[in-house]
Amino acid sequence: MPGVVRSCFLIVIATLAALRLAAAEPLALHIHSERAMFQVLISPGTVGTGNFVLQLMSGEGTLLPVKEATLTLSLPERGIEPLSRKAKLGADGYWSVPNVPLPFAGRWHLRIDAVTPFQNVTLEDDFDVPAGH
Ligand SMILES: [Cu+2]
Repeated sequence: MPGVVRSCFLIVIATLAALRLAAAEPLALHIHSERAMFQVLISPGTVGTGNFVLQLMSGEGTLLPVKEATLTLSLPERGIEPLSRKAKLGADGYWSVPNVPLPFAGRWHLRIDAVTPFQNVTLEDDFDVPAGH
């Protein structure tokens, strides 16, 4: 659908502009399925601890009415088993999980489970935590 593509594009542009203003370099993930679109920001996105912000949107780019959101991380190459944390809803409508341990560089696997009044949405992706900075 052209409308979907356009709204997604605008959100990415807005996010990039916001990042530039903040002069920070968080990791940004964009996970888009048929029914949902999740934008994930991880700052600082290096080895240590990271603050996760989850923007949970419908496929059309509007905020989902999420009742509960869970972030699950694992690092298979290091044998780190999936560990889940509940996200907290902020006044801006985004969900956050502060101070998440990212003890090793490598390819982490991320899963987000969102519970809405109508459905449960799960999206997954991988992201790289770079070695050294
Ligand atoms: Cu999208």
